Amino acid sequence: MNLPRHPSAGLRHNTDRRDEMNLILASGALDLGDPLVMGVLNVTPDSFSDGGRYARLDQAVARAMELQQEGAALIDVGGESTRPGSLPVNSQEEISRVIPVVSELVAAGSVPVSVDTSKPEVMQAAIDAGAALINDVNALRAPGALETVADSETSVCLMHMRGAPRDMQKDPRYDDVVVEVCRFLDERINACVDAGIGPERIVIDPGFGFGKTLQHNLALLANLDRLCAMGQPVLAGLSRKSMLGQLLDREVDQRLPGSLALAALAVTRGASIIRAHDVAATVDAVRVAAAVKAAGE
Ligand code: 7PJ
Repeated sequence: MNLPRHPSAGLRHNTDRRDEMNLILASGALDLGDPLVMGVLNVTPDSFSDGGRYARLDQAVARAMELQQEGAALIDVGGESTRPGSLPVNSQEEISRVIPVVSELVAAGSVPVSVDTSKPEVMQAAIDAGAALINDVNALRAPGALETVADSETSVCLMHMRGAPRDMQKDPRYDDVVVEVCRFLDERINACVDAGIGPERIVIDPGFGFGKTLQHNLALLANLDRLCAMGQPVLAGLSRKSMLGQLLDREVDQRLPGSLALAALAVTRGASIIRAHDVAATVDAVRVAAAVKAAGE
């Protein structure tokens, strides 16, 4: 594929320099020489039992510490569900769910904290609270989002999504899903670099399940090496996703073995960060896959 390259982004493109691939986080460099697991921490109301904010805050922080104990190198805190069919929440509500947790984790000296949001106001609050990474399923397309991250030292994960969560699974179509996802991510990398977000602060993600059929998801995973060849670290979020429900006919709580298989396949194809709910098991799968991959290099 011949894509236009931004001059400075090009420095990182078409290289195979996994040994020296680092992500510069506000809190310091994250060594991506070996693939890492990002633990998912949902702070949406349906994720926690009833009770006041403090009870929820305590539970969330305790859960984050558990994820860290299990070997998570990053904790991804999310206050808005982006599952298919979900509706947006307003930014004040999202801030009140997410920011106290981020502040507590940063104060406790936890592993770097990532915030899963698409809203510039939440991004700014997360940056002010010490988040190391903004994980945006909308790839900084909201007005003001690029500028908010550019004015900080925080890194960003740019994810591909077709449509919006409310309707993204209604008949998604592509001519060539791999080419189209690569082209979109390339455009967003260039937009970031133009806005002043250097390539060393950018992770890319094909967005498994976000406006994709099972076949689209499988094609993206089978060709993940082509995303990796763009030169940015690649994050893969496959844990418990509905593609496993479709493939295996299993409910969400029965998808761990399938999730581990997908995580291992993503690592052998070059993924640097695996986003997962079941961190301890995923760390083992990632280590095994990384050893096999290294043996073939
Ligand atoms: C992803 C995400 C993903 C990134 C969610 C779920 C849905 N962020 N946030 N990549 N998925 N970067 O966990 O099933 O795949 S929420």
